[in-house]
Amino acid sequence: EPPKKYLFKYKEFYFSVETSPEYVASLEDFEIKDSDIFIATYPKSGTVWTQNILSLIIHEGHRNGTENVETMERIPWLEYRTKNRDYTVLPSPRVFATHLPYYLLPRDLRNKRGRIIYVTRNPKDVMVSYYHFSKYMSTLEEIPDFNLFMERFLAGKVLASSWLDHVAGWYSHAEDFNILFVTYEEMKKDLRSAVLKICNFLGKKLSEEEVDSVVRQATFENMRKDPRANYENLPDDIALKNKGSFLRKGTVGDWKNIMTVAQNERFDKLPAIYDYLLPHIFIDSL
Ligand code: PPS
Repeated sequence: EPPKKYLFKYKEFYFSVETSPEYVASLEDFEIKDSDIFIATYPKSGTVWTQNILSLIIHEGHRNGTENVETMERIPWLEYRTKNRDYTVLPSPRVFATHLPYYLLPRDLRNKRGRIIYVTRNPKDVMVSYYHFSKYMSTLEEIPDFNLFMERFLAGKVLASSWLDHVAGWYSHAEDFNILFVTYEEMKKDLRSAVLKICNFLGKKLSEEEVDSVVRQATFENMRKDPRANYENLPDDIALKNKGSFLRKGTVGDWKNIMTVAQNERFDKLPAIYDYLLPHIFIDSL
């Protein structure tokens, strides 16, 4: 039996076989409305958290619990079109999530239509989260040996390719987009401020109580209990629910629990990570 194929490469970027090169190529012409909002991330950087925050900010029915809509229905993945949905019928503002690199985004976004929220996270925590996630997801290759996994990650031979290329690409092309940068670490440190920063970027005014409600429902503990936020309705051929959950640990610095001193030194030899990122963002735990 040939080994299962998990990824394909399109324009130097690794995608899961759940989508196709043709569909990805077609996104160049995807029509953007000025009111559209995109959450762009490298995987495991806080996508679902931000999806949930945006949904709570925008939809009163989500905030007050009168609506029960799956996250994936509300905020679909741009490059993994589920069930051939027609995105033109989504209510405004439409919100999408994407792991695309800056250069594969719809042309309109590069012409500053729509808004983008780009979320980053300490790459060591991203790597560790990804490592655990690959056991949980049937659609990802599981590499049980952490050392081997780290080499793959550092070589960019994983879904969404190299972390550094992704983040550096987005930061160095920030001028081309209408974009807000948020870090996982700042959301962890002060969720309320992060929520207000996002509201401000979107021009959305919420009352004190509404902000309180968003913050309360977006904590790790409360999201973990919410089947929609925790993606509990994923089918078995996508997620192995006996092997974990989408919201795993939700902490800063979990890399310290798994990386050895030698692995940490090896990781730190990627000087570009520090040279590039430090002037732009401050990540406490780096
Ligand atoms: S994915 O698959 O790319 O969409 O994954 P993504 O959502 O980007 O990242 C998953 C990690 O984010 C954590 N998470 C949270 N942390 C803190 N608070 C909240 N509310 C929250 N929601 C999700 C999730 O637990 C994953 O990190 P780890 O370290 O694996 O726990």
